[in-house]
Amino acid sequence: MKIVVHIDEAAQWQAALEEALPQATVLTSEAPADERKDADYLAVWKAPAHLLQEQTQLKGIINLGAGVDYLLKTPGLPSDVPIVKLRDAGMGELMADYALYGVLHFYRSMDRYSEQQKSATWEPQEVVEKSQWPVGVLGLGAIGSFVASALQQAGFPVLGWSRSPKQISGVHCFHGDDGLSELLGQVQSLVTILPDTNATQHILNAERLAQLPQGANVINPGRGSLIDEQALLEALGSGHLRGALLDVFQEEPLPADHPLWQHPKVIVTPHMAAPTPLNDAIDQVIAYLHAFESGEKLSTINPEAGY
Ligand code: OXD
Repeated sequence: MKIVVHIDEAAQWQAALEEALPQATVLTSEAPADERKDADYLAVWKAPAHLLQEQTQLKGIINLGAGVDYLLKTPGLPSDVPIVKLRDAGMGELMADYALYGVLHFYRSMDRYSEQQKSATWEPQEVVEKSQWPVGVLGLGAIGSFVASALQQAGFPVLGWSRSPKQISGVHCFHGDDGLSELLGQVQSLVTILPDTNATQHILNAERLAQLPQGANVINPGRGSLIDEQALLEALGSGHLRGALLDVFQEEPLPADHPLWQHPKVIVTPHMAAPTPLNDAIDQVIAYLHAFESGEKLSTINPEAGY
């Protein structure tokens, strides 16, 4: 079996796969083209198009991340090769930390204290009960449901939304367009963890942002395409929204002259909320390879749906 790996720090992944699968040939995408071209499997994160185009006998592609949007847009992606993606694999916990940090940032008025510090203003802000601070989570896949449960365990009432109905213990779940409006009208903090698909492009447009209560905040560790950035800037500028913590953007890296960089109510982080953790992911990759080889039925990506 030949596996070609493409991800930052691919040498570590290569070593871990070689150790777990001593009979396999594991190469990184840095290997010479004639050695990599007849791979059985690609294990990739943001692979260059040529790595996909040069393959002649692929049996499967393992996406080394949760979102498959980049892979599905890569020119030359073969249409007849099954794709699987990492499911949680430690990313849920990282995302939950990011989301909780964002919720606490606004809940405990850290945005206001950082403003007050500029004028040496000593003024404690009111702390409301957590029960008065409902948090919305858009996207209830493996990672979104982990995040929703973690926020609920941290003491916040959590309202979750997905396109089709879901049930998560302790989380009030909504679905469909009406469910989305109902959720938006009630939450103080909104966390977006939906995948980038045709159906989720600008799901938070001007109209939906206006449905959030006055003074709400947005935390986006999901995908930049979920939010209409112009509409977000307007909602922040008008004072309707109190602030935003953003990890993902329509264009990445966020261009140096983009107004979000300088916005006083926005914190920008460089798509770092949940880097794929090697140790948790490797077992899942190995399980996928065994399943492919033994012809087991796998839950594969539906390119039409985008996840
Ligand atoms: C992912 C990501 O999709 O880190 O895994 O963006």
